[in-house]
Amino acid sequence: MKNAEPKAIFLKDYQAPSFEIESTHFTFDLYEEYTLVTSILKMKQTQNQPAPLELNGQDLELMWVKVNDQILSEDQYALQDESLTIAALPDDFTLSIQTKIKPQENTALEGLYKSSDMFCTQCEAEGFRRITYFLDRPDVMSVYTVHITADKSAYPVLLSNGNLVATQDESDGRHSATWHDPHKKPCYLFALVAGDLQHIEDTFTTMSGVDVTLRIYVEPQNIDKCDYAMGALKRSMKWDEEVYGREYDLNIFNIVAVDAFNMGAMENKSLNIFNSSCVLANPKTATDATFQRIEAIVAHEYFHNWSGNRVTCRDWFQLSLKEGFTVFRDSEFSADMGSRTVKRIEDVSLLRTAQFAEDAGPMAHPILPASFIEISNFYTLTIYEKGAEVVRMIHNILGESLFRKGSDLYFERHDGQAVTTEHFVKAMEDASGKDLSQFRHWYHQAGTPELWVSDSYNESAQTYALTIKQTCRDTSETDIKKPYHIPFAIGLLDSAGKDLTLSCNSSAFNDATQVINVTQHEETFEFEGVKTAPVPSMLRGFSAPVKLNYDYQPEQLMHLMAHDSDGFNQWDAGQTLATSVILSLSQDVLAGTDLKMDENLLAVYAKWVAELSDDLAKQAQMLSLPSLAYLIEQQPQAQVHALYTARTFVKQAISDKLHNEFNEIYVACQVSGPYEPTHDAMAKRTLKNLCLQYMIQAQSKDYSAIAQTQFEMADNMTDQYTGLSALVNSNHQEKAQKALASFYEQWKEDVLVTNMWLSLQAASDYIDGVAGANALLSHPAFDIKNPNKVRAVIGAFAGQNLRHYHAQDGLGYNWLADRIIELDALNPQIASRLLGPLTKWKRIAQPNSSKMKQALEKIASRGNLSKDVYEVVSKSLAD
Ligand code: B3K
Ligand code: ZN
Repeated sequence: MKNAEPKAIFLKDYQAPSFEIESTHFTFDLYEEYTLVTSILKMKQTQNQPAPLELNGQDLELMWVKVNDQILSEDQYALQDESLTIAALPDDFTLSIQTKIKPQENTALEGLYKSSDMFCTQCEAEGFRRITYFLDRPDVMSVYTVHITADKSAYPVLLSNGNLVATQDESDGRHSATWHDPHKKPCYLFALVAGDLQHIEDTFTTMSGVDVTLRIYVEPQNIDKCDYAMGALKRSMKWDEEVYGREYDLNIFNIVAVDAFNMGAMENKSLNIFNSSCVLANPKTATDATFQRIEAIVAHEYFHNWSGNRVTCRDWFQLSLKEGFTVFRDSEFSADMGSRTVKRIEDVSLLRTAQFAEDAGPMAHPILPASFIEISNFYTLTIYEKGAEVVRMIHNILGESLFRKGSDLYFERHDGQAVTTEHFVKAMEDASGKDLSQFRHWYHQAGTPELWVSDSYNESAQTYALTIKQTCRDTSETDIKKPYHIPFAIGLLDSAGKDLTLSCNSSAFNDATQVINVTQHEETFEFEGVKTAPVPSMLRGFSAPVKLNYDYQPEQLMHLMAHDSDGFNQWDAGQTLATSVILSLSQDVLAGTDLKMDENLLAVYAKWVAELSDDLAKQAQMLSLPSLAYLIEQQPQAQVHALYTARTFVKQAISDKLHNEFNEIYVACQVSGPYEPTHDAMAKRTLKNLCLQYMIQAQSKDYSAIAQTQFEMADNMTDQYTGLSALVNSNHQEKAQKALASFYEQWKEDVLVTNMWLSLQAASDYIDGVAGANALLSHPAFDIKNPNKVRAVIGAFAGQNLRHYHAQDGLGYNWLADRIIELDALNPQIASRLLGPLTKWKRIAQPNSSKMKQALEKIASRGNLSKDVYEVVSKSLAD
């Protein structure tokens, strides 16, 4: 790499701030060519020894700086690329600064920028320094007053955090608004929006009787897509009161939808800003999956008001403090709103496919990282999803009521503070009286622990012994891996499939499930009074984020699938069976031998498709094969194409054998009446549309007319899109192309639906490789400056179209490298995210592995890489 090497920063170097900011007053004068930002900060020194004040700043034009109304001359401060330093300051003083910025030219979408015609902000993690010189760190908290002026006709709506305290018409057709947020906050929670927006409004009365006005602001064409998010917000507010005793703390809560956004949404105090794809929905334009995602993200951002805003992070190493806890909270909320089992299946699938891959790759890091070069690279599945699993394990160890005592203590003790993960664990410990010292290793060690389980049954003594050994691969942050404290939930099934009542020294989930505390490298647990050899159901509910190795026989797995009282493990047994069948067939593919379908797996599928069960959402999961991405994770050096061929063969065989049965379920699950995003209706549609996917693969019967009719007659996007998707992913390509053209014609004015149309093609098995992907890039619906569109085409091709991305000629990798280089100049965060599929090069078999590495080297050889891309590329190549 030609640029100077960016430096890492370390958690061990943390120092408390030398200055406090007691209050801030900002004026934003928004113009078409530039924006003037004027700050007035009441500050004081916190240390006995006076220290120089070093403010962060990036891409700013400094107009002037004043201390106590005295303009400083250039020799009274030092201006560097990313800082402004002022020495010799009194103990108390008022600092005023004016900067000039150009939101119109901001393609990184951090700080203040323009999305379509509106101004908006994104300040987490370190975006505020692109607005003005400031102490841009989360442990500096202050009360904000924000005054905004702008042209009234172009920007009639002016929003910021807290309460609106004044509005006024100014000269030259301009107007102004002043907002005051009484809660102290770090600058990453600051937000500003200015635009020509409409809103819907509702109210929520909190448990202590305070009325809160709720508003969702959107561009006028989207005003009919806000109702679902509003309902989700009210459900979230109620749930947080009921489950955590947490009440909202202002009289107003606003959400704004913007099209250009780097991630899903942002929890700015009382002014959440959302990627429009995570908030806008109506039955005609959004699928069931989108409705569910919206509910989860609205809840997540709302829950941050306590886990993140009222109690925030001391520094960015602590990110999982707010993100892991909040993901755990939103996941439990979703489980309560729909099917708990299915929510767990979805969460664990993501964890095992994507987070385990991260933990096995060059970017592996503990949930409390020890260092980083660019914090944006650490908004990872590890911080979020593994972080949530770690909180879930505390919940599993403490049990429901002690966990609630712990969270109450945490919120009460640290309200208004910026704290660390250690404060969270300590509160849990203090409230419960349980010792979590060994548990803390989860915060400091990277890598996925593996459990190696063996068992033995002693008939005469009627005892059953389980020996559990734990290992974890070496990772760079620690020399010696200390054993983890792993809550291991287990049940034992008798030959009739009934749960045995267990007696083993541990706390119980219920009579049938014990939570064993695994703490040693190797240990044995003995169960007494076991009358016949049991089938173990291990890690029930996926009680810890580990890999389980146990030599299950197919009959045992089928027994668990048929009888396990733990829905998650019932599903998992099916996945284990299907995975072993496909992995073994992939060896046959490589050996060139004929493929033969496994009769056990067929029998299992025949059983699950024979009739409608009482949980249709779970039934759909039971009938779903493990994804190709999951299968790739199961091999140390994955043979992607052999796995793809084996999986396709299995799907085909199931379809050929059972298409009539799938068709019967398809018919039985038709939903009558108008579309509703209720759990029951969604479950029916999910199962029905899964059946359609199998039916359309059948070789002995042509079901394409059914897919086409569904596509043409649908009155909702779920059915329209799944009809289209069935055709696009089948060999009925003539019909598929016609349907794609008519879909585009119908929806070309709707940005979000058009993005779905792009990603469906980018991820399709039938796309013409890189040439097909290039055709999508040249389509008028594509725009490289819009992250949603980048994700829809480049992200979908490299992340989901594993068949074409991993083409053996390496063209997919090279194409991705070129896209990343192009994007790095515009939006480093998005460029860096797209590197994910290349970082896995050591886990893919040759010749692909070397070609992936070459693509990384191509990026590395460019000068002027952003810190974001530099960090991921250099760590990937050094691994
Ligand atoms: N806290 C934000 C994420 C910000 C990402 C900045 N690169 C959204 C969330 O997790 O709720
Ligand atoms: Zn979050």
